[in-house]
Amino acid sequence: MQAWSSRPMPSLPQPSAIPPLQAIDTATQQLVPLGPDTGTARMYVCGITPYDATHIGHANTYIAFDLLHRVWHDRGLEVNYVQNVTDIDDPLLERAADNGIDWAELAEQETQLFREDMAALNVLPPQHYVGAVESMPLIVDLIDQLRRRQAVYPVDDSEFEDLYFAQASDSEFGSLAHLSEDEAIAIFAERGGDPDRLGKKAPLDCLVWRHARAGEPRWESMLGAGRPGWHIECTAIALDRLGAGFDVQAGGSDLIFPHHEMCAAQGRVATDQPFAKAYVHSGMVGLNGEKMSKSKGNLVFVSALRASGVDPMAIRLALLAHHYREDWDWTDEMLGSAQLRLNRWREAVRLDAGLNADEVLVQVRAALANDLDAPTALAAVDAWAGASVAIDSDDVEGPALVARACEALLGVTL
Ligand code: 5CA
Ligand code: ZN
Repeated sequence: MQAWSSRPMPSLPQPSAIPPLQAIDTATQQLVPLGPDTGTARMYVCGITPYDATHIGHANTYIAFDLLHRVWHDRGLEVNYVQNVTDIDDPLLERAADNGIDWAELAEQETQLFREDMAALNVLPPQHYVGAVESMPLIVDLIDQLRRRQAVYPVDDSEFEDLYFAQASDSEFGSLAHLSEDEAIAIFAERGGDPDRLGKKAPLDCLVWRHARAGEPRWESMLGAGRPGWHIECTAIALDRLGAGFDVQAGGSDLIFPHHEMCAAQGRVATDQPFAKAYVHSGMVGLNGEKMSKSKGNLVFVSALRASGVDPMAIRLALLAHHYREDWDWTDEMLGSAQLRLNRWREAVRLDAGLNADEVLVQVRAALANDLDAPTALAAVDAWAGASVAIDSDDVEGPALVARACEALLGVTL
């Protein structure tokens, strides 16, 4: 698929010393290094299911990992960033049926809106933007590999034979989310799983291939006519575009279980290697005390804010004011404060001279290296901007350097 384009990332003066880039890995709950010292950093961020894009929660997740993308570039690394589009799945089919439109048309419309929102928010595009539909041969091939390893089995409690991944085939299953079996079963049922389906070997075994039912979209394959389950899609795309043992598997914390646990398990069984080196998750953005989600209908859309004249850079700053792992509730007041901050920064970088900016750059880099701490990075720019407008200074380079640092590292265009 086509991704989108964003403004190029300006280069910054190379630092003399820079702290190692670390973030909290969900699997170990420890700070771990992210990416290699040289060469190519490899990241997979789970993309949208395109039936209701782009809400502020989505934007928060993609902006969080956009920081990581930018930090890697700033360190001179090449980045191979892959993002998928779940352009065939139950929720998309249900929404298309409710709205009386074709599912493929709905997916295309919403994906296009997402691209426009990402471009407006200055999110760097992934190198590979990949849909499930266009990945059908890859997915079928991976399921077949797992089947040959006895990790996939049929369940045919009806006239349809569906294929399931056997969780027991992975000795490390559970090592990401660390849930008790009861907790895992409850969350699995809430998030698209079917723990009670008759004929399965274990409640947490997940669907990998659904035999076509009447009226449903289907793909002919060696597995029979059908369509893939959700988790196998991301496993197949990640292994194909990044290879096993890539640096970071990322997404919102709602994906830790079952989605990323299943992806990691399927990946390990298929390759005998770790799936990803680190698993990094952003917090959930809510509205009025509830997680923002399509099913609850409590969504604030980026496109609606843009249409009402809100500066996308103010949206970006409102999101960056929260640490990426935090769960928080969106309010309109946050947008107001972000707009004021944006105005202060813009005023400061338009001065003929400001304070020396080298220290701001050091502080922003250090904050981002420490578990992508955007709020601390914003505070460093605040301090510079406040002092620059208050103090008569003659560093003519300062404002331009801060503007370049904000663009390159924070994606905020001043
Ligand atoms: N297509 C799958 C991933 S393969 C999916 O979860 N799609 S989604 O459209 O529901 O979510 C897209 C991304 O936004 C995921 O990374 C998800 O974790 C994140 N996300 C969804 N809701 C929120 C929210 N309220 N706050 C923060 N991030 C969210
Ligand atoms: Zn995914």
